[in-house]
Amino acid sequence: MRAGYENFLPDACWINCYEPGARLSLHQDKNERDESAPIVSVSLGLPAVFLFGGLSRTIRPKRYQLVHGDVVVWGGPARFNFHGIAPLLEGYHPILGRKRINLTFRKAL
Ligand SMILES: O=C(O)CCC(=O)C(=O)O
Ligand SMILES: [Mn+2]
Repeated sequence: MRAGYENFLPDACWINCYEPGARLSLHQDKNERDESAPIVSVSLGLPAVFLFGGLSRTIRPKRYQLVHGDVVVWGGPARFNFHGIAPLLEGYHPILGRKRINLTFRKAL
């Protein structure tokens, strides 16, 4: 994989579905057993602002605009960084309408 995790073989796909107004508060992904595996996130539908902070909740997150088809990978020293999604703005996507779907591929077992 171009992000540098050649041997990443996910065994789980987490699906989140957002409508305008929905958000995901800052959190760490800690449910996976293999801490060396990254999180690979695919965004579909409405745009969203991805908040990506540091290992402490007090570090102010940077904001990244994600659009349909964007892929974000975080792992290594950033694997447990706090992250979240700002409230989705109203909008209409030609394929998914008033929805954003996010897929995260993980090594859960
Ligand atoms: O919706 C996103 O882009 C992030 C999803 C996420 O962080 C999660 O499912 O743990
Ligand atoms: Mn997460």
